[in-house]
Amino acid sequence: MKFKPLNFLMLTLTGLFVFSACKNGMKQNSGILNNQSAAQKVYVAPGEHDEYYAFFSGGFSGQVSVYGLPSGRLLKIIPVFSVDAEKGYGFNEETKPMLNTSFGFVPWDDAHHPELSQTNGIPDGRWLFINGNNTPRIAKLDLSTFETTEIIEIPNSGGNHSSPFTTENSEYVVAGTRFSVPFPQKDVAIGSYKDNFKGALSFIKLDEDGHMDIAFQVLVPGYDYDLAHSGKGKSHGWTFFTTYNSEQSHTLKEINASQNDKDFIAAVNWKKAEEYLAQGKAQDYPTEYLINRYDEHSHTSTSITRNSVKVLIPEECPGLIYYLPTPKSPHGVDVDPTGEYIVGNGKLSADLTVHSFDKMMTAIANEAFEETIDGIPVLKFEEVLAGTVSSGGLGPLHTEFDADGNAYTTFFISSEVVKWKVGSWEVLDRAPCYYSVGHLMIPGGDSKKPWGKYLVALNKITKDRYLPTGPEMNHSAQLYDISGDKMEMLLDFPTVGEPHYGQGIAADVIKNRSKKIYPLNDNTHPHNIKSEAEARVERDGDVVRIYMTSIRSHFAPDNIEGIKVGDKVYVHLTNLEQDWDTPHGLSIMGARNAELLVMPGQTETLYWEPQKPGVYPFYCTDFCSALHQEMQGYIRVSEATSDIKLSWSLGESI
Ligand code: RUQ
Ligand code: CUA
Repeated sequence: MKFKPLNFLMLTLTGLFVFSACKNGMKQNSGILNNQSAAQKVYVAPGEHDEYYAFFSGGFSGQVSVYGLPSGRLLKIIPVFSVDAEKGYGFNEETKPMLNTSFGFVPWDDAHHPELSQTNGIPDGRWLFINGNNTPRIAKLDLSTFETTEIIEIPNSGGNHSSPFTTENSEYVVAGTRFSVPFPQKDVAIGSYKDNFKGALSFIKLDEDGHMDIAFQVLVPGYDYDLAHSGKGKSHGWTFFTTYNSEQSHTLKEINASQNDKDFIAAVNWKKAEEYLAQGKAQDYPTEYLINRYDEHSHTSTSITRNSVKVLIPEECPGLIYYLPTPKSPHGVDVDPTGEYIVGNGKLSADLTVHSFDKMMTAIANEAFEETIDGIPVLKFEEVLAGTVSSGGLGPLHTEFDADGNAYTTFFISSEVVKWKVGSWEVLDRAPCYYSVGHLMIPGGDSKKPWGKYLVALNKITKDRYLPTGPEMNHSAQLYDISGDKMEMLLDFPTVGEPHYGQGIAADVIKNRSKKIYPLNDNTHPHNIKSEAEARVERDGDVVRIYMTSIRSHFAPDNIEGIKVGDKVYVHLTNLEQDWDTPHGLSIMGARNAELLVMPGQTETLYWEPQKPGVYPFYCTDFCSALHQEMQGYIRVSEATSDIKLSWSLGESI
């Protein structure tokens, strides 16, 4: 094999990382100047509430976890892309369609970037979006119920990493191919990458009801599109995507995708795209993708299949997209609160490249192009460069902003956060992270109006920070106070899965609109019942439907006979409770399924195929009252050939 100097760089990078991990192998508390004052700053007294909500992705857990800041209390895990037996998500009949894709039921994904919806560039607390990488998807969570209410699949993409990153008024969320793939998908030689593989930048529109659908895709060269952020203020109307692998290699990418001195930030003018769409410039490409929607009143999700997508081709749409050359495989791209500065975090460099939006517009007007690639003009680097931050760190990944004109960038290899001044590019402070920070999160830190105050480093490696738990440790977050000139480390806390990215928002924006119950009167589930009087069991061939209710502390009915081996049993459980925080659970012995966990006023369905004759207990799984342990019943299962009649009861003998 030919020796390439770059191999050296790779080895040095890996080596440095290992070194910094060992160097920090001893317990360190540097950064915490005074334990007592740090403790006071994170102390939220029992019964008191945190000041901020923090939403962290669960990475390979596929879920979102919700924390309070500054306490670091885990408030909830919201299932999104992965089945969750705790809540019955993906197990009950109502939520199974949420995980449908054009490949069928896919009960897992890799969730990276939570992003709050925005109004006028400020997080508004309505929704949280998050991308699924592996089988490309975007989910929308409703923050009045903390439930996943919509998941859309992204066609013509592989690895939906540069996503969802909303625009200023949540007009769109976006998606970009991390792994370019044949466009459209087909069976070709991998070696034909340069001819057949393409990228797609997708713009997913939210309609008035907040429903997502793909408005258009931009067909782009087969690079890896890594991250994105949408413009704001003056740059509203544009979205920026980083690229790497402009070499278009398809093997040993750690070396082959790191050859070019510069890759690009792609700037897409989506307002221009809307004009081209209106002019009918888009081409319809046949494809297949699903949209899964959960309805809060029927408590049921349904899947819609779409069979074509609108594609804009840069050659046919001048002014739609430009490339900004950016050194050394840029990873994060972050836009400052004014919308003027676009920060490229070149992960193989020490310096940060900051582009100017105004200069970009001038360069476009003057046609200051280096070259044109597949119809995409490449702007001259010097013409768009605003400045360079000589950080002294290594491996910059992501940048967020505070309310006072400062920026904070994470450095993976040197394992630190560096604070610098937007505009003068001078480094103001640096703080170590234990260990190896990826993203960081400042409440509102990627919006027009950051709340500031705290910074959370989302670290990839935990090592000795907590009591050991075998070979695997939970990942870790570190909280810093950034209200003063110097960052001060306050707290470590473990996270669920890999906390790739996070979003923070003032608690008041969300807590006052949080729902307490689902009104029973609004329940439109096709198999709901609204009183115990309607409780019953119905047979249609081998399909048996049990219409059941729950209320503290019994099910109606609680004795059922006449079920047979081989029946297809649907237990439709309606929770009649109308008080806050009074779910009931349901589980049946031997059911190859999870429990149900039914919220007040909701109906959920457990599907069960009884295997063997016998009498099987069922019970409530969620401790709901002093008589929770009494909340139980029996179902008698007879041989398939038996002629025992269906019967049911509560409080009497059948
Ligand atoms: S990434 S650690 Cu999946 Cu957001 Cu940069
Ligand atoms: Cu109902 Cu426990």
